[in-house]
Formats: sequence, C-alpha cells, structure tokens
Amino acid sequence: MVIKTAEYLISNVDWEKCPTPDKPEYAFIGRSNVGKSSVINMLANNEKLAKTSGTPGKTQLINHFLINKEWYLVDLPGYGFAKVSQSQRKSWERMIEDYLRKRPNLSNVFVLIDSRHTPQKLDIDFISKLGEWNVPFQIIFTKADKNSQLETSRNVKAFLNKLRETWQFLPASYVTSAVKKTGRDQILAFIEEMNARFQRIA
Ligand SMILES: Nc1nc2c(ncn2[C@@H]2O[C@H](COP(=O)(O)OP(=O)(O)OP(=O)(O)O)[C@@H](O)[C@H]2O)c(=O)[nH]1
Ligand SMILES: [Mg+2]
Repeated sequence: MVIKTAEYLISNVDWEKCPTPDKPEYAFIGRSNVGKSSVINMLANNEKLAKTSGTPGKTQLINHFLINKEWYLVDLPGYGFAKVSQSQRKSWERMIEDYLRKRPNLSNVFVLIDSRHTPQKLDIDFISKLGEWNVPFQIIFTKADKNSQLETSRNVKAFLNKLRETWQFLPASYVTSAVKKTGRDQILAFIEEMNARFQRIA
C-alpha cells in the first residue's frame, strides 16, 4: 500500500470523543518505550507524525492519525511505566480498557513486544486481558536492529511458546525495526486486507 497522506487529527482521554467511527482503525499498545510511536511513524513514512522519546511515558493520550483519508492509526500510552502515581495509572488503565472494548471500528490492536527481552509477565498478562475482552490483536516485535538475528529469533520463539501455554491458536506476528523499516510491507499488507473487509461489512 502506498501512503499518500498522513495527518494528525486529535488527542483524547475519552473514547467517546474520538473521531466518527466510520473508518477502519488500528491501535498500537505495549510497554512504555517499546517503540509504538516509532512503528506508527515507520508505517506512515513520516518521522515527525507521532512524538517519540528516549524517556518512557511520552504518549499520554489516545492519539488519532488519519492515513490516506481512509483509515486511522491510533497511538496509545504505554503500560508498565513505573514513574506514575497509582491514581494516574488507574485512570490510564480505565481509559485504555474503555477504548479497546468500546471503540466499534477497531479492526485490530497491535501489541508491541521488545524483541531484546525474554518473555515478560506484564505483556503476557495484557494479552490475556485482550483475550478476555475479545479484542482482535496481532503482535509486533520491535527494535530488531538492536540485537543479532539469532538473539531476536530466540526471544520471539520464547515469547510465542509462552503464549502457547494458554492460547490454542497464535495470532500473526511481525518482527520490525523502525530504523531499518523492517516489517513495514507485511503490516501494511495486512491493514490493506482488513480495510477491504471493513468496506464490505460497512
Ligand atoms: N534502534 C531502534 N530504536 C528504536 C526503535 N523503535 C523505537 N526506538 C527508540 O526507542 C525509544 C522509544 O520509542 P517510542 O516510539 O517513543 O516508544 P513508545 O512505545 O511510543 O513510548 P511511550 O510513548 O513513552 O510509551 C526512542 O528513543 C526510539 O528512537 C527501533 O526499531 N530501533
Ligand atoms: Mg509513544
């Protein structure tokens, strides 16, 4: 898919104030600093679209971007960021849960996992929640350029094996590097397919 236009639309704390749900939507979630905003920029081919930062906790709201005037990319705050108050964490969790469970045009959630690490309980638990909530998702392994291919594939395998302990069928997964633009074409191909499906249903 060719990206012709990518524009920032709006930031919200409230799912009900998000743009009219008349277009297919793809949200990106994962631990703080895992690379959500960077993957969005890679897909949109625009380094400046979503704000990235070396300091975790950069993205704090539900941010909508309109791509090719046809579909939405959504940047979400990360989970597992230690340096926030208990009450702020609770309100983020509520905001994200409401958004994920109630947004009617959410075609898929991409859960981002840092490919440099062995499986983390926080990520596995979050994925279990998505299952409980019946939210469709796929997995994006990030920052593959930071490790050797061998190390990356070892971590990817370990993570998927961990998921197999509780999931009968595994979702699709992608290995990405925002720096090298690895995985971009595969993710965009999936989005294109889902967009076509959305048009048929609508
Ligand atoms: N080498 C490398 N660095 C990356 C990659 N993706 C992200 N980064 C770096 O990781 C840091 C965090 O990236 P962000 O995209 O801001 O992460 P985020 O998940 O949006 O973070 P929060 O909004 O704080 O939750 C930044 O310094 C990025 O430049 C990648 O594929 N390769
Ligand atoms: Mg971010």
